[in-house]
Amino acid sequence: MSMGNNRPFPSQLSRRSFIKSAAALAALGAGGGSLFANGALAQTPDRLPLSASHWGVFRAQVKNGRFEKVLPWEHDPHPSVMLEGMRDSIYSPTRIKYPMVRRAWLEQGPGADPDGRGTGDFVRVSWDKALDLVAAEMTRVRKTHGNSAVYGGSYGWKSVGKVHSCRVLLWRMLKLTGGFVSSVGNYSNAAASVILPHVIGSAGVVDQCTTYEMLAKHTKVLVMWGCNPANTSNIAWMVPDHGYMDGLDVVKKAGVKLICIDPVRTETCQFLDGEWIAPKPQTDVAMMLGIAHVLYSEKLHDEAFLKKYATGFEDFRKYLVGETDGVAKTPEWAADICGIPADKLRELARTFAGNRTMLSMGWSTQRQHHGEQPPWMLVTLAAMLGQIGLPGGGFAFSYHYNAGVPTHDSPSVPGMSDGRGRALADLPPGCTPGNTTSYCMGDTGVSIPVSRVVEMLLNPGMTIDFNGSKVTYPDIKMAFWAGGNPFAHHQDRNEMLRAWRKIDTFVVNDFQWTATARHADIVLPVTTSYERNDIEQVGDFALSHIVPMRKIVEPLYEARSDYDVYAGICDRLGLKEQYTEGLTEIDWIRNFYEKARMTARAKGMEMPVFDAFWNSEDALEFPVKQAQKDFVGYAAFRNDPLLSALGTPSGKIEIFSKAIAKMKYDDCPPHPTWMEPIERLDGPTTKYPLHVASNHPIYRLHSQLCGTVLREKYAVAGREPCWINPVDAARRGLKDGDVARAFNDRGQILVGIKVSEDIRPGVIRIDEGGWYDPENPREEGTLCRYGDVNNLTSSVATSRLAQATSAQTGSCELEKYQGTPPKVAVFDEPEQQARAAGMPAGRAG
Ligand SMILES: Nc1nc2c(c(=O)[nH]1)N[C@H]1C(S)=C(S)[C@@H](COP(=O)(O)OP(=O)(O)OC[C@H]3O[C@@H](n4cnc5c(=O)[nH]c(N)nc54)[C@H](O)[C@@H]3O)O[C@H]1N2
Ligand SMILES: Nc1nc2c(c(=O)[nH]1)N[C@H]1C(S)=C(S)[C@@H](COP(=O)(O)OP(=O)(O)OC[C@H]3O[C@@H](n4cnc5c(=O)[nH]c(N)nc54)[C@H](O)[C@@H]3O)O[C@H]1N2
Ligand SMILES: [Mo]
Repeated sequence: MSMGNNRPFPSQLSRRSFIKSAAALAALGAGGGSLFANGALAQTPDRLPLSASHWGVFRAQVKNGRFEKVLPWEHDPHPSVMLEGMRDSIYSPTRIKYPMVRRAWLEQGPGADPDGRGTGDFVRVSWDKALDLVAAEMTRVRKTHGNSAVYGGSYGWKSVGKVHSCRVLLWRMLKLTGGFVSSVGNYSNAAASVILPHVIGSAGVVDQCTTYEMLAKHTKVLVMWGCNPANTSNIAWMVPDHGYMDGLDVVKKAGVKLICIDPVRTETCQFLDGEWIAPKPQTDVAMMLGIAHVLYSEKLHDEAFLKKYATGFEDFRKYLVGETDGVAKTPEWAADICGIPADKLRELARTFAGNRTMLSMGWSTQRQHHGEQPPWMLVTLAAMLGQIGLPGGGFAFSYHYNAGVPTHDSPSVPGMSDGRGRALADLPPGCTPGNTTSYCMGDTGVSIPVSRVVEMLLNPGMTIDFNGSKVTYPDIKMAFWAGGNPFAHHQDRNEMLRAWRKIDTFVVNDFQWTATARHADIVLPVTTSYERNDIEQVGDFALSHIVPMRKIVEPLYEARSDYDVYAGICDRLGLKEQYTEGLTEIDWIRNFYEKARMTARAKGMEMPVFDAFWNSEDALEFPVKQAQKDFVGYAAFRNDPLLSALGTPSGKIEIFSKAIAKMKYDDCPPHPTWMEPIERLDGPTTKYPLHVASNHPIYRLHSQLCGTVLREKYAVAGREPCWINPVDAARRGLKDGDVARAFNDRGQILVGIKVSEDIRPGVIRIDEGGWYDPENPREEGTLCRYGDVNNLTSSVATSRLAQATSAQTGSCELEKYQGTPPKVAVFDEPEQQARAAGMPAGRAG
C-alpha cells in the first residue's frame, strides 16, 4: 500500500478513517497460521456489514434500515469512487418498483403494437399475474414454434455473487422448462479470444501476465497499445482487488519508459509520464507492419527465435516485403495510413529491438472491423523481437483487466449451475413420454455468436460462417433478459429497434428502468445484490480473498431476487422442486463455501467452518507464493518448447495458420494482414469526418451507475460528454459546455462538448453505456437526448472467423444544437410507475 495521497485519478475515495496500523493489519490477515481474519476486533467501523460489488469490497453504515454511507474496505489499496454510485443506485428514481406489463401487449396479446415499445405505456400488475403471464407465454411460444423460438442469451455484466448470478439462474430455468437459443462469446474480446487460440494456443485474453514486480525489475520499455489499466482495472468481473495502482507505481518508480499508442492521452499515460503517440484509430495493423518492415530490413528481428518457436514467418515475410501483393509495407506506406511519420516508426522499431520491451495491448483494437488482425500482428511483432518468455519482454493482452497482480494460492468457489436440463420425469405441460417434438424433448436449440443477435432476428433461416463451422439462425418469437442492457451494449441502435419489432414478447428482469426495461413487454423488478446474501471471490487474476456478501437492506418496493422469480415461473410449470433442489439462499452459499473448503484442504490449507466465516464480517485472505510473484508469461514455453508446447496444431506460435487457411475466408487471411475497415478516419470511402471512439467509462461500468449521482461528475449540460480536440471544435464553432448533435446515416444523439488536448484531432470520444433516451420512440432514427453512442456505431461483424462486435468502427459529424435542447427524461421515474404507486397491486391487471 505504498501509494500516496496525491493520485491524479478521479477514482479514489477517501480512506481517512480506515487506514490501519500495520499491527492491526497483521492481526487481521496473517496471524497465527490461520487464513482467517477471525473478528477479534471490537465494534469499530471494520465490524460493519461487509459486502462486495464490481467496484470493490465495502462496508455499509445502515440507519433505520437505510444504507446511509458506504465505507471502503480497509484492505482495498485503491478504493473506487464508483462505490458511492453503487449505494445511490439502490435509491435512484430509476428503481423499478412493481411488475409492469406494456398495455398493448396486455390488452391485445403478444406482438401487439411493437412500435409502441419504449413509449412508457405500462400497467402495474401483481406478481402472481406477471408470473402467470410469463409462464403461459413461454409455453405458448414453445408449443407453437419450438424451443428454438426462445432467445435466452441474456448477455451482460449483472452483479457479483456466486448464487444470484442472474444469467445462470435464467439459463437454469429455461433449460429446465424446455430449451432455448443461447449465445457464445462476449462483446469484450470475442475477436481476440477466437483468433489467439489459432496463434498461441490459448485465449490469451484471460492468461495471467508477467507481474508488475517483474516488469519493474526487467522491462526497459513498456508499450501500452490501446491499453489503459488506470481506468479499466477499477472494476472486475468478480470483485476488483485494485492491485493495479501499486503495480503501476512500482513500474513508475523503477523508471520504465512508457509509450502509449492511443488516440487518447489516457490516465495511464498521464500517471506514468508516458510518451503519447496517437495514430489514426483502426490503423494499428498498418503501423505494426511498418515497424516490422524496419525490423526486417535492418536485420533487427530474431531469426533464431522465429525458427525455434514460430511457424509461418516465411509466408508473412513475403507479404511484408510485397512479394505476394506488390506492396512493400515500408514505414512510408504505413505512415500514409496511420498518420505517424515514417521516421517515428523507424525509431520505435529500433527502441523495441534495442531494449527489453513488453508490448501490452487492450481490447479496443480487436473491437473493430477485422479485429482479429491487431492481436495477431502484435504477437507476430513480439515474435520478431524474440523476447517472448523472457522476464519483462514479449506481449500481453490483460494488463488493463487486472492481470499482473500475483495469483494467490486459493481454491475457486463454485457458482450456481445452469442445471442438468430436464429429466424425462419433468415433461412440460401437454407432453407425454415418447413425444419427440423439440418442445417436449427439451432441445436446447443453437448458440449464436453473441453480437449477431440483431442479424439473427432480422434473418431467420440464414446460415453464417463462424470459426470453421456454420450457424443457422432460428426464428425468435420471445426473448428473456436478465443482467444485461442490450439497448446500451449493442451497436446500431436503430437497426436493433427494427429487429426487436419482429418478436412477440420481450421479458426483462432488472432493478432499474434502463432503456432495455423501457422497451420490454413484461418488466420484473429484482433486488440489487445489496438486498440479498451471497458469496464471491476478490480479484479476477489475484483470487486473493473469499468475501461474505451480507444483505445490507431489505428488498425495496416489490423487488424479488431473480432466483425467486424463476422459482415462481418453474412453480407454475410444476418444476419448482427441481429448480430449487429444495435449497434456500443460505444453503447454496454454505454448499459453495464447503466445496471451496474441500479444495483448499486438498491443497493443504484449512479454512474455517462456514458459520465462523459468515459471521466474521471480514473476507478470508489467502497466501501468495513467491513463484507467483515472480511469474513471467510464456517462460515455460521458452524454456522447453517441447514439454510446454503451445496448444496450437504445431505447438508453436503460428504466424501463418493452416487451420485458418483451410477456412478460405476472404475477410480473415491466414497471416496478419492490413485490411481497410468499412469506415475509418480519412478512409478511402468514409463519408463522415470524425472517428467515434467509444471508450469504457471512467465513472461507470458500462451503463451501470449511469442513473446515479455520479453523473454530476462527468455530464456536460446534462448529457454524455463528447471529448473533442480544440482544432475540431473551433472548426465547428463549438466550445466547452455546448450541446451538440452527433449524427451519421445510422442515428443521431445529443452530447455535451468537452474540449480537450488529450484527444487526437479527427477523433471524438463518447463513452459507451450512456442510457438511450429516444425523443419519439415510434419514429425511426429519432434523436437520443442523452447520448447513447451506439446510435452511431456499426454492427458489422469483425469477420467470418470470430463474428465479433465492431463497436469501435464508426464515424460521424458534429454540429452545435440550435435552440433549446429537449429535456433528458431517461433518469426520471417513468410516469406510469409513479401513478401506479397508489394503486393496489393487481387492480389494473
Ligand atoms: N460502442 C460500444 N459498445 C460497447 C462497448 C464498447 O466498447 N463500445 N463495450 C462492450 C462490452 S466490452 C460490454 S462487456 C458490454 C456491456 O454491456 P452490459 O453488460 O449489458 O452492460 P451493463 O451496463 O453492465 O448491464 C448490466 C445490466 O444488468 C442489470 N443488473 C445488475 N445486477 C442485476 C441482477 O442481479 N439481476 C438482474 N436481473 N439484473 C441486474 C443492471 O442494472 C444493468 O442494467 O457493452 C458492449 N458495448
Ligand atoms: N471504469 C471501467 N472499467 C472497465 C469497464 C467499464 O465500463 N468502466 N468495462 C470493463 C470491460 S467489460 C471491458 S471488456 C474492458 C475493456 O477494456 P478495453 O477494451 O481495453 O477498454 P477501452 O476503453 O475500450 O479501450 C482502451 C484504450 O484503447 C484506445 N483505443 C480505442 N481505439 C483504438 C485504436 O484503434 N487504436 C489504438 N491504438 N487505441 C485505441 C482507447 O482510447 C482506450 O484508451 O474494460 C473493463 N473495465
Ligand atoms: Mo466487456
